[in-house]
Amino acid sequence: MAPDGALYLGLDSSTQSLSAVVLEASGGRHRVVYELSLPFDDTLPHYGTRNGVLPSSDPSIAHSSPVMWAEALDRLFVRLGEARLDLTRLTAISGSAQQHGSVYLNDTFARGLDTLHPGRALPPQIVPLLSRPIAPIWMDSSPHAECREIENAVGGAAALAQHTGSRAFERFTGPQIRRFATREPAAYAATDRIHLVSSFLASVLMGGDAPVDPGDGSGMNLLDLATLDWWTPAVDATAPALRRRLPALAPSSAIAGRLAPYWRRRYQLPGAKVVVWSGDNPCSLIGLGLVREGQRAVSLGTSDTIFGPMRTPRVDAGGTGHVFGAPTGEFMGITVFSNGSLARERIRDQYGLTWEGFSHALDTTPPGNGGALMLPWFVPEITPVVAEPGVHRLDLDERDAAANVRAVVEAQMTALALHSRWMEVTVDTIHVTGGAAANRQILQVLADVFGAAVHRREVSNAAALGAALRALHADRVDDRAPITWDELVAGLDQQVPDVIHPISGHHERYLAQRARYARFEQTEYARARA
Ligand code: XUL
Repeated sequence: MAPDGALYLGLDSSTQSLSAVVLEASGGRHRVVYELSLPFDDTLPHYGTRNGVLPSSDPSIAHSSPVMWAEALDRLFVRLGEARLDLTRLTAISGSAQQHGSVYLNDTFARGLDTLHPGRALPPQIVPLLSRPIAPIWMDSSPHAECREIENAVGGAAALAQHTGSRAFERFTGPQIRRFATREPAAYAATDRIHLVSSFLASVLMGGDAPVDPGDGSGMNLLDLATLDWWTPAVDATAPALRRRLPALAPSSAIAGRLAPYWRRRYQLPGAKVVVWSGDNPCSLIGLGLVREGQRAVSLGTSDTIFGPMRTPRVDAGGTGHVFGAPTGEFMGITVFSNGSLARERIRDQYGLTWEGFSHALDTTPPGNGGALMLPWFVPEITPVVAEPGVHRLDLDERDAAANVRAVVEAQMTALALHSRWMEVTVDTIHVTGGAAANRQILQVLADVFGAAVHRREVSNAAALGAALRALHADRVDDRAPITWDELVAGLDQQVPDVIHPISGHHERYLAQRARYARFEQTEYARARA
């Protein structure tokens, strides 16, 4: 077993930044000793991203740069080296990444990663390994026709959902791969391996071809939840000879390899274990301490998500939610909204407010907003699927800044409640994470809309914390001194959560508003699809 004082590194390559959390484990307990976040736009401006995405005139296209993600790892290790940490005690590393994004590599990839030169910069060594310079990410909504083609080929949307946990979604990796294979057949032919963001970055760290875990794999419309193997009908329906281009699958607690010589020599690091990476939502589940069915989490980040553990897969018949694998080996239910922090920021900026001004607007307006409603579809929406962005107002004066602030937040929280009913769980406690969790006024609306207590903890990046906890768990399993998931999350020393309780009377008001919001959403949704 690793000696007392062992360090575990959790990384999170999200849409907008690369973050790290370091845990120190001693005497059966563990605590966070270091946290860092590097926003891509500011840290690596030469890639020209905005909020981590490459500019595009087409709102349905969202691409980013795999080389930028790899270079961010390099920058992060520089910063880790400058921190007061004894990195000779670094025992295991795992990671979390934005889900669904795909990285296309040629047949020199595995050898190229194995022979990275520690004395040379990383980006020019990664570029020649790519068969596609960009990576489509989860915000991309372009493969619309491809979704229908895949569903039709496997016997319909319900059949695809029954096997893979979701009907076809534009941002899922399978439809993205199909679009690439059809539109750029030569580049597809030159592609030897297709990685997720998570498995690509794990590969870069271990200097080899890393596996995909069931958590991130289930965001592809390609993985059979019953067997945890690729589902042949979906693989065959997606693109020619895809099977041989897909990575191996492995449980999220597997050790994929050891830190490659590039990192060891360049930063004087030990040969720490590299644990299989997963998606940000499965990692956040662990970071928030949710290992039992009935618990619920809300992440208010670039995307807003609501999720919770599930013992056995229960697919959403309505077709909005997803079932993913969870790091525990069980499952999780999740619903995702693309108009999260970007929508909040657009409203803040439209009215020239600071975040303090935004909070003040919430403080000075009544719950229910006097009946004023908004549908904040600033970018194409996932839930419900709306391809043409547009902001819709009902009984809401666009000139009234405070009412518009309340309207965007109430819309988001109401949509979270409305579109998570399929998980069939009575919610009395919500664990919250993501940048907007810092805003108490937003959390008050969340508590009031759900009629549930909202728990907020000090470590803001639950995904990176979850990855660090997973690294510790996998190390114990590997050392034949396993700890249970309950022991793992209970062993974390952290502050007592800040609890935001619902205010008496507000929940009832929001219940009445919810039906009206649902009708408004239904009307505009139908109009957008007409
Ligand atoms: C999940 C999803 C988003 C991304 C954001 O299905 O699309 O939550 O994982 O990073």
